[in-house]
Amino acid sequence: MDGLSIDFAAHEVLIRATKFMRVIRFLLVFPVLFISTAGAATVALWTFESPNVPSTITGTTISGLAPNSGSGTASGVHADTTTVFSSAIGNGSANSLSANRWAEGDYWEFHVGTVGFVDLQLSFAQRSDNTGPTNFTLAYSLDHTTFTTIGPSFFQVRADNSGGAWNSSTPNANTSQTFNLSAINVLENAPDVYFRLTSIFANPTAGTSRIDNFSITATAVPEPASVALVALASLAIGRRKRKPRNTRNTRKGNEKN
Ligand SMILES: [Ca+2]
Repeated sequence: MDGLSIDFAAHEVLIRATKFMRVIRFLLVFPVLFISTAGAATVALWTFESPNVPSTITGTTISGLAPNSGSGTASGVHADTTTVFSSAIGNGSANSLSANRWAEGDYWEFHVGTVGFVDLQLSFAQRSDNTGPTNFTLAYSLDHTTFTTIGPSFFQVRADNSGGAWNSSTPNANTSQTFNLSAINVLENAPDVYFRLTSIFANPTAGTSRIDNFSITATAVPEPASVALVALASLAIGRRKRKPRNTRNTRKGNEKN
């Protein structure tokens, strides 16, 4: 082996080492990007605490209530124009969303987008005063027109005199509701999802009902951009694996010469 061949071999070792380090860098960087965008996440959470404490409004509608984390809007709609929407003591917190004057069909509504999320989990707390509504339905809609009831035909909201009382320091577990929505695939990766809690209390009442800690969590899936980057990284690694064979062929060509 002459001096030229030794120099060439040393040069190729250097090239291969450099390529190896590039592959390692891809493996280290891109899986981190991939993993960092997957996992449990909050789609939206309304605690109704500062700076999103509901204002006092008299009328049929309160709307545009921002969540304390995530994004979306909450609203309330009643038939009675003298309804008062306001904040009141929450479930172990200072504030919740409250309304009086409930008729059958009055509701709380929560609007979110779930693009990038799968396997939704829903939880919230509700309580009523002793004359407030105690039976609600939970339903979802993707178009704000057709609503589909989830789970049981209705669930019970406890009144103060049946273990439902709230104070500002200790959450009352009796008043919490949880719904595993992971099997409802149409709720996943949807630009608009509406959840509605509707009173089916038949007799109109001046009583109040409150809601707090409305939480939508889900599994975050990688955004298309991240998936594309991972695919790109795989391609790059594949190319780097094939390249040394070409280099070897070139060397053989050189050796023949
Ligand atoms: Ca609260």
